Amino acid sequence: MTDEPRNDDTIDTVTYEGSSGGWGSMRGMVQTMARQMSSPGALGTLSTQNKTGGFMCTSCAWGKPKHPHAFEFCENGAKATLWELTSQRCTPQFFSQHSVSDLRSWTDHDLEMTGRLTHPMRYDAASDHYVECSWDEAFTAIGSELKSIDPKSAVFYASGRASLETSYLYALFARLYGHNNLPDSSNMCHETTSVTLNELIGSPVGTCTLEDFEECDAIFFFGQNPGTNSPRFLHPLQKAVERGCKIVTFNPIRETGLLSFTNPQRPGQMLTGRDTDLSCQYLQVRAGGDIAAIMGLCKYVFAQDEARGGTLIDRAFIAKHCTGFDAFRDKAAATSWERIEQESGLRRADIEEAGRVYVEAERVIGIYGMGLTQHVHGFENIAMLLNLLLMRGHIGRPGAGICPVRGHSNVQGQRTVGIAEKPELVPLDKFAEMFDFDPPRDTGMTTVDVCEAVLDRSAKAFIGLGGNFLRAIPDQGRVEPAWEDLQLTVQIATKLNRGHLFNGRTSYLLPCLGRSEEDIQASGPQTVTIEDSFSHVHGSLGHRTPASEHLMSELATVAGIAKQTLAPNPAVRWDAWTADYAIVRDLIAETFHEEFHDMNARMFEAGGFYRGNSARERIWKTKSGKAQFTAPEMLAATNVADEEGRYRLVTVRSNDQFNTTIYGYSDRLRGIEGKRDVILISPADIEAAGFVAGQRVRIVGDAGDGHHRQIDHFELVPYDLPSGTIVGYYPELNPLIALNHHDQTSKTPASKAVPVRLEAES
Ligand SMILES: Nc1nc2c(c(=O)[nH]1)N[C@H]1C(S)=C(S)[C@@H](COP(=O)(O)OP(=O)(O)OC[C@H]3O[C@@H](n4cnc5c(=O)[nH]c(N)nc54)[C@H](O)[C@@H]3O)O[C@H]1N2
Ligand SMILES: Nc1nc2c(c(=O)[nH]1)N[C@H]1C(S)=C(S)[C@@H](COP(=O)(O)OP(=O)(O)OC[C@H]3O[C@@H](n4cnc5c(=O)[nH]c(N)nc54)[C@H](O)[C@@H]3O)O[C@H]1N2
Ligand SMILES: [Mo]
Repeated sequence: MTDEPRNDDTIDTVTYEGSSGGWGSMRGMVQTMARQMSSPGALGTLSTQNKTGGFMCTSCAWGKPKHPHAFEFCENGAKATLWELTSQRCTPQFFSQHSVSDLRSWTDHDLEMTGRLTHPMRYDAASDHYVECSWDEAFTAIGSELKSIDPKSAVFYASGRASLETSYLYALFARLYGHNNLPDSSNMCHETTSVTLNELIGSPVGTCTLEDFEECDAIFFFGQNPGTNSPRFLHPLQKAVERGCKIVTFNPIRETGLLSFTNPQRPGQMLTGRDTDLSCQYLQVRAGGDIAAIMGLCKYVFAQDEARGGTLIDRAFIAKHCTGFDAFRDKAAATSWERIEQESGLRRADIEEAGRVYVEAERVIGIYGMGLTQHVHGFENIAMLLNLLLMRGHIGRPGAGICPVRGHSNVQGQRTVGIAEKPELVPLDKFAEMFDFDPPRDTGMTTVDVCEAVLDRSAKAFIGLGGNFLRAIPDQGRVEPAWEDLQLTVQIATKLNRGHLFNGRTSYLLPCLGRSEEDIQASGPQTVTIEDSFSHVHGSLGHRTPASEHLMSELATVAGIAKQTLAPNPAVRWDAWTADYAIVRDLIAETFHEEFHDMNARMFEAGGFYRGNSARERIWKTKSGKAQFTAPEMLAATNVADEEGRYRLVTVRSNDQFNTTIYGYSDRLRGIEGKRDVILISPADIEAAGFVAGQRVRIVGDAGDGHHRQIDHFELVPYDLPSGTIVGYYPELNPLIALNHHDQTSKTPASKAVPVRLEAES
């Protein structure tokens, strides 16, 4: 396998010829504007995006610099905003024309293209239509359903966009009502990070800030695709490379965004078409091969350390700050290069070359995304990256650190202010004191637990604060039918999606304001706040006229439901909190004083205010009080054994989607146009299986758990990939992922390295 030719001119594979950024990204934005028939003034709104006094982009969670560009947004951030500012409307009239069952045959793209939801709607089972209702009716009905069930059978999901203020109240509501069932999109995303980093360095979030990118000498990049998923990241990467920093990338796909970049903010580069090469080395690791690859890097560092008389490894740091080093060193010594090559799919010489970059760098940053977190042994993936960084003390000093790139714009912040199914992460005693009640102490449900509870009918109610839960989860084919046995489903959303088409016996679809829209309450226009990937907190002020006069803010909606559900409590003041969000910020500041003190005064600081990170200060809030080396028991991040005809399917995002929101069908940076029903596969694998390029195949799940999973009629596209690793798009392929295929420690679904087989269609 390691001898397969890679990236060889003789292989006829689909590729993208250009760099990331450049004119292509401009065209991408303009196309979205045209498609969405964006309402007047949309461009003016974009110019305030991610700037102090403006609103914070709803796309990714990348940091917002102190000194923003004239246009501090990227192709995909612009698309997200324009998507929200569409002039199209999904009205009661639309729902009267289409039954809910009919809408199930629509694509994700077509459902959202119907535009912004305009009115609160109730699902009427008799006619199978959504019908208009009043807010009062909705709140009263939802409250009375919630009062009729055991609170522990209710789930309050959040998708990572709602503000800190709304999230704080949502989590408080859950606990006042009586449960900790507060999964959020993080449970399908970076929960692996939260659990692993918390256990090993005592902080659930990354240790870097944006400034570290100005000082690092080397960046090791694992399984994250900035060109598509955090394009503003390309600017600091470009600057880093220009001052001599080296980027080494591990990724099965040669992602254009990590190869080169033409900066749309630099007229010179745009006119000459000259781009900046980003990665100095690109290692096409097989899916699930990172534990082995990093073990190889570590072995190289041990060997070099020995050759240099023990001066390379930072033994003083390790002695003072770490535990577990000896067991890890023994594990590295006992692991053969042969197994490392076999499990990683990489050559020893290539890993050693990457090791040289590590050894020569004074300051190293380790970056990762879904390529590490969404694996059965995601914990060990991240733990290995930590091992690598700890060896030379690359945590807790400028220009170095571990940097998980978060997804949703406030997903990290939602966890910070209390949306967590793990009660030990939340200051429950403080809540008890502030709001005079006895909070539930038992562990709540993760996303996977929720799916299991829906399947075994123990879940009774689901509230979705944004998102598209049913489309984002694994094993949709099994969960969708069971969903309709729920007693109550409530979706708070901006746009129609497939998750809204499966309804509990009582069901409401409640339209909310978007972040770019003006939110006027009794005390006047309201600001909200969000926390980015670097633990910086930003105020966000929407200026747009709302898409419909019937919209309610997310905070007011949560408060409206809570008021109808809970018994009165003088310490709980839903009306006052809705009238003035500044009061909610005072509550956040009181609950999390160290991090959020003076929140109202600080929220408009340029670049956001930093809420701090103990691990960055080398204070380790772990059980041992130290940073923890680990010795992994396995070298593959997946438990799927290699077998003839079995592939590791990786599900990824295209450049034309935000999660389950499909903007269009152009995956420009991968050279795939006009279609999403594709499987990317290496030409050698196509030939070995007796298929031909362009052939349509059936994809069959190979989980071996007794459930049959299949998706038909996907086109094989020859692509430069390691043998045995195949790639397709999320969410179309989610029905192939078994519910029990998840990270063993955090229960994050393992959406990468899904075991499948391919069958010819007759
Ligand atoms: N425009 C846009 N921006 C987004 C999103 C979006 O959908 N669209 N989604 C947001 C969200 S919620 C999130 S979580 C982030 C997601 O951002 P990413 O973390 O970039 O997520 P994916 O698109 O899943 O891409 C994962 C990358 O990992 C690689 N990979 C897969 N398996 C492996 C492996 O085993 N090892 C290694 N080393 N690499 C692997 C894939 O080839 C791919 O490049 O982006 C956020 N930003
Ligand atoms: N196979 C596979 N599955 C995956 C992944 C993968 O890589 N592969 N990635 C996982 C990851 S990382 C994530 S984060 C999840 C994403 O899961 P979710 O966060 O649940 O899904 P989204 O697609 O982001 O949700 C889109 C919907 O959010 C609503 N929305 C948009 N803006 C707003 C707003 O401002 N307020 C409110 N209330 N609603 C709004 C709209 O109705 C829109 O249809 O999917 C996970 N699932
Ligand atoms: Mo995510």
